Amino acid sequence: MSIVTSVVVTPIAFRDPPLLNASGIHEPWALRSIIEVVTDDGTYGLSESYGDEQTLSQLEKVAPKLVGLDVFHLNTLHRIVQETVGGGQPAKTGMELAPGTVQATTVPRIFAAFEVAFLDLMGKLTGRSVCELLGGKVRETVPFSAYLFYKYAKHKFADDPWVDKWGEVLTPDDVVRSAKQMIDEYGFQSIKLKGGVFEPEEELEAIKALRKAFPGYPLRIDPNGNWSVETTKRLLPQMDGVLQYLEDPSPGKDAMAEVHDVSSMPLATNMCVIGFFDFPEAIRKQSVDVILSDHHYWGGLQATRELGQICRTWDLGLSMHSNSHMGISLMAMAHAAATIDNLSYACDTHYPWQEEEVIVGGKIAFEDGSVRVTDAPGLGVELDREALKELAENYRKCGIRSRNDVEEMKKYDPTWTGKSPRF
Ligand code: GKR
Ligand code: MG
Repeated sequence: MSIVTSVVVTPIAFRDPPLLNASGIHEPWALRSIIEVVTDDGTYGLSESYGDEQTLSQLEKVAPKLVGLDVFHLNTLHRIVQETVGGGQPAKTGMELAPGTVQATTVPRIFAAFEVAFLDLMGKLTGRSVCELLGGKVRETVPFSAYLFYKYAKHKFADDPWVDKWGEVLTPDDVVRSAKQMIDEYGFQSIKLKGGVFEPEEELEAIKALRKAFPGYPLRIDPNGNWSVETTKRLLPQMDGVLQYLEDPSPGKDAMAEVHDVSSMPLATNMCVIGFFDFPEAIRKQSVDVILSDHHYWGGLQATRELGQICRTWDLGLSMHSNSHMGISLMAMAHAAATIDNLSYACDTHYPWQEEEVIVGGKIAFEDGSVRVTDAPGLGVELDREALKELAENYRKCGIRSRNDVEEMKKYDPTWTGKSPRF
């Protein structure tokens, strides 16, 4: 038996560039939580989750109840999470964690945060990697895509003088330049553009410029539901045959189904199917073709594998969504992705946008756009305690307690409402 003796949740903040999206703009600091679960022999397991106030308070409520638990008893962990944070109506406050990840995901979100740390521990205690615990690798490396954003050159309203290395990205030429910069540095072999920011025709000009500059690279655009059905239908002929998939063009299962009716290219989502409970309606309405998994709110790494099975059953594609994150999340994503044979698209990651790291050895290296999944015990990453201290200090000082891209955008444009669909 390996018994949990303590659980520590540390909120951190790291610098985030002024990335534009349908809701507004990223704030100067992104928040995460680092979860350490320690057992009676002093071994620790690691995990990374959201760092907003609500998630932190839910993690803090569950944490003391895990002391005394056997780390191999994930079903008991689930029961404790369910009993502690699963009751009542989900609170809907402020901005969603990510567009589309509504609060209905409380239990899977909190369970996932601990499940990954428990799996890391199980791996360390048995000398096995997390992907072995999940059934073993079907691939040695996990491909990720170059995830491009429109952005300003710097945060206009931040006290911090930090300027990121990506410059301003507002035009099709800028988009191509930033794709080149990211591909040169990371070797990515497919490209995603975060859309829903400018007039859709302008964004499609950027897609056409990418197609020209990177022939043969799979391309995607994700307007986060910011195009009406009418707008999406008008644009379809320009995207057909150009995109690998079109991600969340219009909001909700009904709108996606209407688009689906007339689209010959696959539709992907991380907004209208965000949990197992969404499947019956999405399948009945034929809203989507590709599900973007995300272990942080789908209920962990094992649940991500179950999602793979459901996608196989319904003949749906499977890809992976991301939010601003550090290397612990990247490794957890890679371990899960390495074990799912029908996860056949390059995964999303915000990792290139972040300069700081919380793990020993600094930023994880990419090989030709892919992450090599380690055979080391557990996730194969260790906590850099000095870095953790600094990032925790950032959290204390930065003043941000929940992500709010709409409010941040109001600083640039006081008339901004974040209303969607805008186009
Ligand atoms: O970081 O601005 C962002 C993204 O828009 C993120 O919040 C989304 O959740 O990447 C995500 C997506 O694919 O929708
Ligand atoms: Mg998306």
